[in-house]
Amino acid sequence: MSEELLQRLGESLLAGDEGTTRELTREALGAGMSPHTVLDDGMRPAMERLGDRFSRGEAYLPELLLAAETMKAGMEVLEPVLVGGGGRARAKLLLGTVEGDIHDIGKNLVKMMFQGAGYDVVDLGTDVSADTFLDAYRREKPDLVGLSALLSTTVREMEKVIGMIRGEDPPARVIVGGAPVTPDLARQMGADGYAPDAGSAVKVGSGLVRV
Ligand code: B1M
Repeated sequence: MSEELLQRLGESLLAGDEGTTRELTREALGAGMSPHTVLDDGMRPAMERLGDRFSRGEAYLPELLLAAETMKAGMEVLEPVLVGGGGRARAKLLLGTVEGDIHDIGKNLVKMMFQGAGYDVVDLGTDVSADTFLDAYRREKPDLVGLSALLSTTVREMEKVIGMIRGEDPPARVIVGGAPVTPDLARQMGADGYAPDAGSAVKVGSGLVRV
């Protein structure tokens, strides 16, 4: 039953049907599924299948865009459940997708999970230059910096941002993530932490922050 619901959710996402995606997301939550199950077993695998079809030349950019917009509609339904109620901020996270990269769905999930864990999140958006990260670091004085990249070509940009922030403040804490990032790459670029998904990003990040 729940498997079938999640499968229909994935199909509506790939069909670009925002209304049905919202409806099925509500239905899944109503049936007692956690927002993480909806994301990890419903939405994310559908996006991965689409990405694989794109790699094989069987899907095109407009389909990727449509699915991305539709996933955002579903995420709007999940957001209040993921983010939860307010309270005093535990710590501040400065977050963004690095320069040259406009993918933001994963980054937005990371943002929601940190907000849900009580963090104040300053989101710089996508295609953020190293200079912009550094200016924001000086202005915001965050406890933690989070960098996201989805393209192999933009992974190296993370190293540049880390270098500039460490030049400013050597003990700065940085975590990185995104599909092409691996624990080895993260270590090589000097990050303090790596997380394969938004949920573990909060765990890894909170282990680094002393507030
Ligand atoms: Co693009 N794209 N895309 N795309 N796209 C990928 C990433 C790709 C793998 C598809 C493929 O070819 N199989 C491929 C990259 C290949 C590579 O470099 N290895 C690719 C490409 C090539 C491109 C273009 C270059 C295509 C072109 O123009 N020819 C272009 C690049 C544009 C640019 O950025 N300059 C492009 C454009 C786009 C769209 C704009 C159409 C759209 C993005 C819309 C948007 O984000 N607003 C898009 C989409 C939708 C995808 C796929 C299909 C789905 C990505 C997604 O949202 N996944 C993707 C295929 C795939 O991922 N298999 C693909 C769902 C999301 C929840 O997962 O983002 O991985 P993800 O986030 C996860 C984790 O990675 C992690 O947690 C998240 C959730 O738990 N995570 C972090 C992410 N950031 C983190 C940070 C952390 C910790 C964890 O700490 C700070």
